[in-house]
Amino acid sequence: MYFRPNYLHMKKLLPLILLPLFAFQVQAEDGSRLWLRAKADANAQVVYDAEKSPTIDIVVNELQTQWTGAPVHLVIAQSKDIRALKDGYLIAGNRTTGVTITSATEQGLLYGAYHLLRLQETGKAEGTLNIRESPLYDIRILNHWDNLDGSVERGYAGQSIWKWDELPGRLSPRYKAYARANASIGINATVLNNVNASPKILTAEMLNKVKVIADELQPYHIKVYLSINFSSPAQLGGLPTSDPLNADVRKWWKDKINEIYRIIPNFGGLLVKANSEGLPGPQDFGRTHADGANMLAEALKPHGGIVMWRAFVYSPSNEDRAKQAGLEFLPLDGQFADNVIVQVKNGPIDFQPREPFSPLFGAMKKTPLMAEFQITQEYLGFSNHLVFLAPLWKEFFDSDTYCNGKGSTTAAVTDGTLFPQPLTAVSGVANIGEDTNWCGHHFAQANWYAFGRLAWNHRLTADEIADEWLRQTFSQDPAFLEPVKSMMLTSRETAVDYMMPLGLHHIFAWSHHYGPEPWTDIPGARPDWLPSYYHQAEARGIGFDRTDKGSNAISQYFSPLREELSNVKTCPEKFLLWFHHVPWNYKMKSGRQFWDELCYKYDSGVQQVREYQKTWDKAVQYVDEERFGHVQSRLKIQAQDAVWWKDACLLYFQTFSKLPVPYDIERPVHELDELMQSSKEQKNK
Ligand code: GCW
Repeated sequence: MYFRPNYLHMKKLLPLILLPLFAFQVQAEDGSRLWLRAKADANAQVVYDAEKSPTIDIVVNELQTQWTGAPVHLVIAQSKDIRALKDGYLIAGNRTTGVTITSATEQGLLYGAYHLLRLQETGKAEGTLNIRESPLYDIRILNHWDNLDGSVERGYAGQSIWKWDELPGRLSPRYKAYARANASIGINATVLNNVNASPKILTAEMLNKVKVIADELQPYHIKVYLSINFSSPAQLGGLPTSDPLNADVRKWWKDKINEIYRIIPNFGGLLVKANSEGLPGPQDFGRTHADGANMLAEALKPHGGIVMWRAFVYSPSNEDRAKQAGLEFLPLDGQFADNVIVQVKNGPIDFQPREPFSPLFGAMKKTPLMAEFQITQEYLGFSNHLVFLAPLWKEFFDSDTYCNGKGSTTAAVTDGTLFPQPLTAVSGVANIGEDTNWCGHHFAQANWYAFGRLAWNHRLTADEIADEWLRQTFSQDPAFLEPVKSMMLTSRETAVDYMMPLGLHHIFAWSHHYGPEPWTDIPGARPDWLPSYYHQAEARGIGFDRTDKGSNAISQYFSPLREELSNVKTCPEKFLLWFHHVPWNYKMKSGRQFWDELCYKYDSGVQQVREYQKTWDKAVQYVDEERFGHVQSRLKIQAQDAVWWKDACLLYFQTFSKLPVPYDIERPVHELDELMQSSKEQKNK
């Protein structure tokens, strides 16, 4: 009953059953146009005198068909001031007399054109325009966890959009639509395949398919990257080893990388998951991450390619999982080649609804780091729950590492402000699939959008991004905008409340990560894959002690943050159980005992989702029937799931706390035994 993946299979059949009902509708509002819904029936004048190119054709066409104001002048200029904008642009002028977009590059004109159209579509193109934009990160990249068989790891929007079976002969129209959507928000790079990479991606046959996609994306200035399997020399090349210091292995990679660039001249580089979750890597041969990364970097260097080397590593040792990336990577600081960037998940564990920032940020001062966010909602209700992620990412960007004193935010340590770095980048694990609406949930499109906008400018507020997205995607009517925006802006905190408030983490169901299973115990399983490792609930209290009395993971943070987190009185309550083991009757800032606070948090999550249902129902007159109904039914699932989370967690933790659920909050509607039994049955299937 509670195993949603079954439901998800059902969901795939539903459109077939319902198809005859909708067949008569002329213009389906199916969400396939994303936020790009401007009418394309304008006839604007666009003036451009310099060299033509496929990109310029796109810019001119977008403006001609959608801009409803006076002529737009496109200017390429090479003054120092303009070149400093990198791929940014100036927009100056007035909608009634004429507008000029100036950039040093055609790529900048492309982004400028989309910005101008965005202003128009959000009602902000009136008056005198005087805009100066330049991206804060050089590489703004999506990571697809798409497998070569068409499945998507942690994907909740159908199969992969990359149709490897049809390539290189047949081109899906989605490739261009994908490139356009990304360019419209400034994304300029994409990794096509899963970090759990098959060596087969590097066969000549596959590279020729990749080339076709790369060519489709090129006019939109999106560079293609690939994930590789570290043991490709052995598995694909037939060598006896994949040791990065072995001469034959090094030659194999050089040749392979030369071959890639012969086929795909504008190739971006490689993403590597190595010695992580059972994948091969340099440590298999007694070498370090730096040895592995630098070998690839050397082969990529002559082509201008880069290596993104992931720091998502942990093994079943006695050491706290939250500390392990630090233990492995900090000693390597300064050892990486200058075309390597280390890709670090925003938090130390794994894309949880809330995590403190990973202590690698700020600590690796001589190595460029890039944050990896997860746009797909692996741990946030898949594409069933409405959870707007800009607030989560903003929380990360605004976190102060104190590595160079106050104000050393994770944004400042990654965007080149604090340390001069040859490369700056930020990545997001895509939530895109072949579903008609691309992302499964209409509101999940907002997360793709928000990632692009923040990658361009992490200073934008979550409010500004939600506002822009809603205006373009649904309606500009304030009666719609205000309540729906507030639903979006609170939705992440709401999800934290009904899933894992007060610093709880990783109490998900085994393997699929959809629902709650704080009780899971699988004989022989790795302890760090079991919820009890993280919550540590017992008769006296709950939470993971990461102070110096416990795992001392806190020591990886800088002072004074370290002291603030260490002291249970000053540790922010949102991280309480992340860093501390507290008694059930621990006194919270609200004056309540911890157990009661936990109950109120879960309950507040449930009540909020109920409010969202009301908010959405009231929006009925502003939204087309099809998208309205879709979101409405997803909210029903979310409301049921929120109750499921609350009941499962409170009833289970109550077996330790032995305290009553405060009498003024909603009573559980499930039996703990039933919930535990049903998850067991699913596992045995
Ligand atoms: O979050 C975990 C996921 C895995 C994923 C891994 C990673 C691609 O459950 O599915 O593998 O992280 O980021 O490498």
